Order: sequence, then structure tokens, then C-alpha cells
Amino acid sequence: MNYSANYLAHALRANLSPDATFIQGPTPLTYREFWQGAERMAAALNIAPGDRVAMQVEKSVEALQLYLATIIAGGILLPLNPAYTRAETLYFLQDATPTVFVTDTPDNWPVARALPLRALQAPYGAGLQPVARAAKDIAAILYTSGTTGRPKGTMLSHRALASNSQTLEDYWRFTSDDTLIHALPIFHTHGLFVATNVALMAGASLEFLPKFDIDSILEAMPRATTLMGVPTFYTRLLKAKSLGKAATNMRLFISGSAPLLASTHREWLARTGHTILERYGMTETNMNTSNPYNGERRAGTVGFPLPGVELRISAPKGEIGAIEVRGDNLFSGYWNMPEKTAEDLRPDGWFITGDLGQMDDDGYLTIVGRSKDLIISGGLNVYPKDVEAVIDALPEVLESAVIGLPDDDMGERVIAIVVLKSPITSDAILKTVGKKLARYKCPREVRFIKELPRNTMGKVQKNELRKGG
Ligand code: MLC
Ligand code: AMP
Repeated sequence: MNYSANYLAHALRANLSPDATFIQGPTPLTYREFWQGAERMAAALNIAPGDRVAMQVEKSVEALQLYLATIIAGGILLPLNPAYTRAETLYFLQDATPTVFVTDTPDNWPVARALPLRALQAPYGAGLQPVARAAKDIAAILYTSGTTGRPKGTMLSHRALASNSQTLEDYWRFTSDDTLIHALPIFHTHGLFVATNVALMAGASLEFLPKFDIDSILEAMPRATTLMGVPTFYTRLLKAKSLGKAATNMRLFISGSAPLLASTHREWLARTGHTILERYGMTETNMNTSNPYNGERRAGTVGFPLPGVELRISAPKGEIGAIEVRGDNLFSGYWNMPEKTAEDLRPDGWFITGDLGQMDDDGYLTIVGRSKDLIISGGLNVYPKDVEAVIDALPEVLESAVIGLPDDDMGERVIAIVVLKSPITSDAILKTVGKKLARYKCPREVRFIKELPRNTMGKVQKNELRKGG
């Protein structure tokens, strides 16, 4: 197959060694087998360039092949969390209008073709010759909610994905000698692009785990060199007595997607002799900053802007301000939402992240908070307004405020503060939320209050509510 005209796939195959192992384990897969499977799946997809392919399936090697099959076929991948409810999923399908929806429950969806993943896994047959796609063509749409309005489809180009993977491969020194423990979900930037693309591009191997599990990770460590995870991975692993021994031959531990406590960073060093490398990214920007590979990995900071990424803070040096970034790593706008794109992405290419940061004298960036109303629970984003909208729609509820409180396991946990018009139990409220929203968005607790604290402008003061703890 000739890949040279397909920008992203070509870049991901830069260090390809066909007989090398891509997937380790009891049923190993070589790079040749992996890509050939993707080429056959690309033929089975039978799509035109630019068509969207939605994928809502459990994590599997075949799901990774579907990602690359979509790229080979010139399509646009739309990965969806299997935890989404039907109502949430319907919105994404109606907004992105995919031609193909790959799902375990293919009935009654408003798409041209809904089918299970196995229907695309023809064991024989010719693969598809990679379709030509240029750097600016869109490779994926990932939905992020937002503090106002409907969820937005973040359009990521071939260039944005390829350039960021290339940067990270170099910055973190990934080579074909590496084995990455992959325990992240593959419907978000972290597990799909950072972990998978960097490993593919380096020609490395994966210990590909279906999900995070302490014992499986400890068991895989002696066969691996690197781990990428959200902070919850690290706080949970610290509970294991055998951690120090298991981690002996590891080369690199990387954390991101949510703030890593400086105390976790220090404890990890004390227990394993390794300093976790923390980096900072987002769906719209891929990865922006990273602590250095060589040099001090400073606890509580996210390091320096990556090569090719410009970063500025809207405040005098050393003070807290809004973080903006610019570079090839950035998204190309929100799908069908030019006005939302214009709110966040300036005409000269600077993106307003919604994060607040501070840079120290040595150039290390610290994320000190968020100007956007967002809760990050176990690395997953929960937008309070999504949850408030469901609770407020209950006839018994006057209004609600959803906040994040510190949580030892998930970093933050979702709490709903509710003002009632008439009696309803917290269980009844949670039951309704559970029907409408994915489980991870559901409040862990409902608290009732007489009225919400407001400032003189009438805005709910969530800081006051958080103070209650
Ligand atoms: C699962 N649950 C969660 C949750 N994950 N609740 C809140 N927050 C989460 N993140 C729910 C489950 O549905 C279950 O519900 C209950 O919590 C207990 O589940 P668990 O077994 O403890 O959870 P587990 O499966 O172990 O998952 C936790 C986790 C996982 C932290 C390992 O959520 C995870 O892998 N998170 C990573 C997310 C990620 O990839 N983020 C990157 C986004 S990209 P119940 O009550 O039904 O039992 C990005 C950009 C960047 O942010 O910079 O990278
Ligand atoms: P998402 O929209 O899921 O891509 O989440 C991106 C958000 O996660 C960023 O805007 C940050 O608020 C947060 N984030 C990612 N990495 C870090 C980190 N290392 N430290 C603190 N926050 C982070």
C-alpha cells in the first residue's frame, strides 16, 4: 500500500517495522497485521472522503483499527464514550450526521448505517488503498461540552494530530524499544491520540488493557517501560504495596488531564524512585506544555510550552492570568458553529483555553484554576450546566447549583445543591439524572438549601457553596 498521500497515516507509519510487535500479550499482533486489518476495515467501511464515522464501542484493538481505518478511508472519526445515555448519543449523531455508526446496539438510530464492529472485521479480502488527505483535512471530531449552549464538536486536522504526536515522541524520547501500558479509554484525546499515536509513531509496543485496574498494571510493569495516566491512576497505584518493586525497570511515568497533587508527585518518587512527568493539554489543543525529560520535573507545575507551541498569560510576568496558546497543535474550529469558534479562537490563531495560570521565573507553568465552570472527575469533564439543566427541569425543583468538591480518589467529585419548590427525595433526583446523563456526571450527593447565595449581579456564588465543603 502507498500511504504517502494520506498525511496522518503516513506520519504515524514513520518508524514502521512490519514484523515488530505492536500489541503485546497472549494474542500478540505485529504492526503488519495491525495495519492490514485496518486497511481491510477501511474497505468494509465503504465511505467517501470527509464522511463521519461514529464509534461507540468498548475498548479493543479492533476499535483502534477502526480509528485508523477511518483515516485510511479519508473519513472523520467521531469517538463516543459508551457510558453516554441514548439521549446524549442522539445529540452527537444528529449534530455530526455520520454516515456510519459503529455500535453494539445498532437499532433505531438516525444514521445511514448502524452496525456492530464485527460486521467490519472481514478476515480476508483486499484492503483499501489509503485515500489522499492533506494536512488541513479533518481527521476527527471530539465533542466537548461547554459552560453555555450545546456540546461542541472539536475538529482536529491531520496536521494537528501528526505534529503533536511527533513533538511528544521526541520530547518524551519514545522509541521502538518502548512498551507503553495503555489503560486509558480510547474516546478522548489522552488515550486515543496522545497514547496511541505516540506509540504508533515511535514503532513501540502496547500492553493494551481494557481499562484501569491496579493489579493488571502492576502485573504489566515488568514487561513495560512507560505509563500514561490521569492522576487517579497514580493515587490508586500508590495504595499497592508491591508498587516499588513492580516499577523498577520502568523508564517514564506521565500524568495529565487533571491536576496532579504535589504530594502525589513526591510520594511516587519516594516509593518508586521515579519522578512523574506532568503535562497539560486539552481536546481543542492536544498537548500544550510538559515538564522536561531531562532536567527538573517540578511538582505542582505542568512544565514548559512544548516546541512549536506558543503560550501567553494575560497578566504581568509571575501573576495569575488567562492562558492562551497558538500552534499547529490547535483544532480547526467547532463543527458547524462558527460563532462559538470565534468566541474562543482569535483571528490571529490564539486560543483562549479557559484555564488560569502563572509562570515562575524559570518558565515553569502552574495551572492555578479555571475561568470556565468545569469539574474534572477522574480525568473526565463534567460541565455543571449540563447537570443543572436536568435537575432544574424537575417540577419540584426551583433551581440548583452543581459544584466540584475535592475528592481523594477522583480529584473532584460532583455535588448538587438544590432549592426545592415542593418535596422530592435526593434519590428521586439522582434517578432522573441517571436516566439522562452518563454515570460519571451524576452527583455523588444532593444537598438541599433554602436559597442559593448570589452576588449583586444575581450570579450564583459557587465559591461560597464550595466553602461549605
Ligand atoms: C467511572 N465512574 C466515574 C468515573 N469513571 N465517576 C466519576 N468520575 C469518573 N472519572 C463511575 C463508574 O461509572 C462507576 O459508577 C463508579 O464511578 C465507580 O467506578 P470505578 O470502577 O471506580 O471507576 P473506574 O472504572 O475505575 O474508572 C475510574 C478511572 C476512569 C479514573 C480509572 O474514569 C478513567 O480511566 N479515567 C480517565 C479519563 C480520561 O481518559 N481522560 C482524559 C480526557 S482528555 P457506579 O456508581 O455505577 O458503580 C483530556 C485532555 C488531556 O482531558 O489533557 O489529556
Ligand atoms: P478536556 O476538555 O477534556 O480536553 O480537558 C481539558 C482540561 O483539562 C484543560 O483545559 C485543563 O483544565 C485540564 N487539564 C489537563 N491537563 C491538566 C494538568 N496537567 N493540570 C491541570 N489541569 C489539566
